[in-house]
Amino acid sequence: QQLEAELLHAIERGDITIALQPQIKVATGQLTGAEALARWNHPKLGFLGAATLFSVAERANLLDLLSSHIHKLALKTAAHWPESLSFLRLSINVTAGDLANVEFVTDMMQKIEKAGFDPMRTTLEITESALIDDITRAAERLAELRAQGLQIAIDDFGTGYSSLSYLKNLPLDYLKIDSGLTGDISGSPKDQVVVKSIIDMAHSLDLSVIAEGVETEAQLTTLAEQGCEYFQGFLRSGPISAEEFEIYALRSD
Ligand code: G
Ligand code: G
Ligand code: NA
Ligand code: MN
Repeated sequence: QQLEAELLHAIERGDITIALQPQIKVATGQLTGAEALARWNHPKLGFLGAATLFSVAERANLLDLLSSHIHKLALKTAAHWPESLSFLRLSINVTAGDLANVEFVTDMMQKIEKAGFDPMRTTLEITESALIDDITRAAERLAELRAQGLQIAIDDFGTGYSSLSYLKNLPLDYLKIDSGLTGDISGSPKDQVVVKSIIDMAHSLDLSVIAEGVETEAQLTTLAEQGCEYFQGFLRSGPISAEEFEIYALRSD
């Protein structure tokens, strides 16, 4: 109750921030971009994660406002990266509500333009559950965004619905393997077969693969053998502040 009453004020005061998690090429270790992850820098409670933030926003009826605010913030942050980092991509998370909004494509293109960021360097991450409401319309909107140069990632793959059939009907660029599945890689050969099958399927649909939650060198080695293109994870870096990310990126440049 308390947090719900505080959220609007927190957005207006600038207490909602983003953390950036490096995205890295498996084969070379090169930094390729960052995923923006929402954080609430609460004056009394400290940093609250996206799960808490979004459940509060849902109860406060502020989901759309929050998502829009985070998108603007992430785009503005990335637009201010120094020239020498102009090879980096920005990934932002999109909600089911965003995708259902008739103005979503127009709004997103306006935000990108206003921030002065490059649409060609922008990736939208969408969970499977956000797509299932109206898959035909979702596919149309994603196609429009792709026509404007954006790329689309299917997020948290391997949790929830994972009905493989819809993948071939959607205009997508990346498949993100959920941390839960990445964690399995260190286990039995059977578990590895599941991830390997997902990577092979993604490739046969012309999608590149991003593994999330990579924590060990052994996992990274297996992913490399299996042809996974990109990864995120504590092995290299968790989500860090925008300032820390810039230092990280300039150092690994
Ligand atoms: O980093 P963290 O544990 O807080 O992220 C938890 C989950 O919340 C992740 O699945 C992530 O995709 C999601 N998430 C993080 N930031 C955002 C955001 O800005 N918008 C949306 N829609 N989801 C987010
Ligand atoms: O988009 P999404 O659910 O997938 O967000 C990624 C979440 O995973 C964030 O909460 C982030 O803090 C967390 N995360 C990032 N790297 C790792 C990791 O290596 N291991 C685990 N367990 N979680 C991670
Ligand atoms: Na995500
Ligand atoms: Mn994810």
